[in-house]
Amino acid sequence: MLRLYDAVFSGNGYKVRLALAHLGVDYEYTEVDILKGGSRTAEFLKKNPNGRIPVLELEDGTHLAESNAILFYLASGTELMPEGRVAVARVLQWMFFEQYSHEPYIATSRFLLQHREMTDALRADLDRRRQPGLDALAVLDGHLDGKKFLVGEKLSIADIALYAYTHVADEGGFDLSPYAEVRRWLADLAALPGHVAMNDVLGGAT
Ligand SMILES: N[C@@H](CCC(=O)N[C@@H](CS)C(=O)NCC(=O)O)C(=O)O
Repeated sequence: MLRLYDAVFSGNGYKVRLALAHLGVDYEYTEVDILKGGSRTAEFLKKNPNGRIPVLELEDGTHLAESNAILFYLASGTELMPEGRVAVARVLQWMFFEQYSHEPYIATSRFLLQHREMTDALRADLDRRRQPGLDALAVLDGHLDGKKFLVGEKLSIADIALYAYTHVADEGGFDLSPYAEVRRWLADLAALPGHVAMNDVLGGAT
């Protein structure tokens, strides 16, 4: 069986849990205490030399790191990946957008606000992340105007990759009320069959 090394509050990990839930794939789960260096031990670094969760362990013992690479692996050949080179490239486009223009501002602000003590330096750091985060939300909002999903007519891993940290953007100090299309898209995704909440580890699987 697959095994996911993860931390329950991680949006990067939640992407993988959400994709597994939509695909109906059972998995075993190991919570890693990343706040106490659990992903930096010699043993964990053998699984991911970059010292971060999520890591997916395949049945043959192979370890895959990087949430969006794991999503790509899980979705290939399933209903979570559209068909056609352009559509697959569009999915990648949104997943690279997530990693370069969204996660470094919205996810990291959430982490800093939830897990670090407020200091002047932290306030300045959060301030620097604010405008790029707002820009990313505006890009998403503009793209979603008139669209149910990010790519094509069906849920794909592009939606899953961007849902994870957008739906908790408020925890990073980003108010979603100006982004009506984003809010509508989030509500639509949360209502889909197979959806699980962030803290629903194993998604009802045994
Ligand atoms: N680009 C990576 C980012 C992974 C990442 O930042 N993981 C964080 C938790 S969300 C982590 O493991 N932090 C612990 C550490 O850096 O020691 C991905 O998408 O998987």
